[in-house]
Amino acid sequence: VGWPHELIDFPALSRRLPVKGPRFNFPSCGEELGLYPVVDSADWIARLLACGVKTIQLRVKDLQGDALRQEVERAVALGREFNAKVFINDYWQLAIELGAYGVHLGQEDLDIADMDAIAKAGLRLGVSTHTYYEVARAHGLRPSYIAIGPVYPTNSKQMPYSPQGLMQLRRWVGILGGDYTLTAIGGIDVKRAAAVLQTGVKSIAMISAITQAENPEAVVAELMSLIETVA
Ligand code: 3NM
Repeated sequence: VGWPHELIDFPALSRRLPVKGPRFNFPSCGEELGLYPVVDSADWIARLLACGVKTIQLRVKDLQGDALRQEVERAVALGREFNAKVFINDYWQLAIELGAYGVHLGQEDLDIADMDAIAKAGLRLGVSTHTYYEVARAHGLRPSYIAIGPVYPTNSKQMPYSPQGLMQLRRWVGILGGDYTLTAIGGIDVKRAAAVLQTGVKSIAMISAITQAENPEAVVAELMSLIETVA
């Protein structure tokens, strides 16, 4: 149940986005995020950082208690060791406590997470968005980056939103690209990556194209060189 994007006058709406200056002072992510794998274990983080990946997200769904803490702790330590940006999905309290580089939150988490605490701890914040409303809501927080998805259909996440497609992604890049670091997610693979990057988005995030690949190292190398040539 997305918005009927094709009916929306985006330039007019962008002027009405609630721009009131930073409410929270989330730090910037510095240079572009580039290739942004999303993985479910610290083992994957170790494997991909060893290939030169500089941005990565730990998105664990099946751990709790000490096991969860250890996973986050190891992810944070790997980020330091490899001088990489490691974002922790969902578990913002652990991310603060363990000194992560950043936190990534979905829209549901925005209701419950303590934005002040995240900002005061100096963590970067990334927010998932799928519709105009969600982008406007993210913009109200002035996060460090905004993720736009799904670009294509995805099997990696239950998704009530229809794919936004490349034209819509290009529009978002035009509206938000000057103010935010953006990343595109959802159904992106090696074959589609060039077309996604040609919308002007400088970062592509993905799960299955890397984690289900026969040779993840080769896929990462190909995507990183593509980003360097196209983005
Ligand atoms: N978030 P794959 S799409 C985790 O649109 C996630 O917010 C999305 O996996 C969003 O690269 C998605 O395998 C899954 O399609 C991405």
